[in-house]
Amino acid sequence: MPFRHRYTGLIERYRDRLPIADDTRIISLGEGNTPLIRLNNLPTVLDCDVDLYVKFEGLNPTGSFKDRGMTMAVTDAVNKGSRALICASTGNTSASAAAYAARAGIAAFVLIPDGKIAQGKLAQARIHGATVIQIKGNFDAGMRLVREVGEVAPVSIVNSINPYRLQGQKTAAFEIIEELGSAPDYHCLPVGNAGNITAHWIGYCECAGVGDATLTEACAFCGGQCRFAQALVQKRPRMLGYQATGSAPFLRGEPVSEPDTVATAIRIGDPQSWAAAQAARQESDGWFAEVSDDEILAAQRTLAETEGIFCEPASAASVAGAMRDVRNGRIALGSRVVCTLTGHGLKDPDVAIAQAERPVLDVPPEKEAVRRAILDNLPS
Ligand code: AN7
Repeated sequence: MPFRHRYTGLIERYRDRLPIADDTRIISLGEGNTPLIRLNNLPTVLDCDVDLYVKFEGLNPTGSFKDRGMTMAVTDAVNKGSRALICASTGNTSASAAAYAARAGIAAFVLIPDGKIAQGKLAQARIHGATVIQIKGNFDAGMRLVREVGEVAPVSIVNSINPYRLQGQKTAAFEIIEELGSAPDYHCLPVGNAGNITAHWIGYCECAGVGDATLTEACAFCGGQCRFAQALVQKRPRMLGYQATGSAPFLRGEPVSEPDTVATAIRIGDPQSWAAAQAARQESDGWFAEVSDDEILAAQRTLAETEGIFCEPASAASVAGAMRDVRNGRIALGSRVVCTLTGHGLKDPDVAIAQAERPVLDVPPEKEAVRRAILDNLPS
């Protein structure tokens, strides 16, 4: 019996809404189709009435949302005959590019800022066989180099300046609408290069731009003709972009030359999708805001401790921002809010271990000692 419901990645799933020709050889690792998890405990911690969800993009094949764009960018590159990819990266793009290049049987060159990427991401780039080029400079310097080298070397650039990347990433918005039946009231994202917030807005706008299939799904009773169904489909969320305080060009109103934050994934001072992200904010009546490193780490820990969800620090910026803006009333009570968790916590074990609050107990290998350790640590 054929596996009729085997999921084979987002290009197959959304082929009719992506710029992919029928005869294209698809490079996929089964990306997309990530869980939208309703938070049961965090709203209680916040003591706020809010319908809060996380879209756990850390459950993509290489552990981040980058895979959604990478399946598209690498599929396009391979079909144009490219034999090598290049990207600058704070870590996740390089991990994803390395994996999809391996899958396609082509080479990957990744430029990373010396000493400023999380260990898990570096491990990924290396095990997949990418050539890792480390520079004494930050992501923005690497990005400038990649743009220049792309002109003079036989490589396809797979950073989000490649439009296929955003096309793949927009599918996260499709999945959310399918699960919730309509767009949420607010969508919160961490912002670095601002590609992902741009891609989500593209996705939401495409769904709102009608499309009969969506209309039919929206209302089981009328087939999408009633006013209720129309309103559901036309709804778009307010887009909220959160940046780390030390790395917040959208809050400063200009590029930041020495960005710094514990959330190394979003240690970016000169976002490549500046104008498009501003448009998304404006059109959606959303906002950009900054969160401190302490708020980011606290949100990462709270999510891990109260919900069992382990995301990397950059991802926690969206939850940190949402928590604060729910508390201060900027996000209206009773709203439905989706936060994107862009990457898995396992990417960056060093930060997680450094901030763990409970000590590791050293005990002798004896029953009584272990019993004591249990009794001393039972919740009261
Ligand atoms: C976990 O890997 O830019 O605003 O080079 O890894 O679309 O840039 C990573 C970005 C958020 C920001 N969360 O997304 C790279 C890179 C995580 C990330 C972002 C990144 P954009």
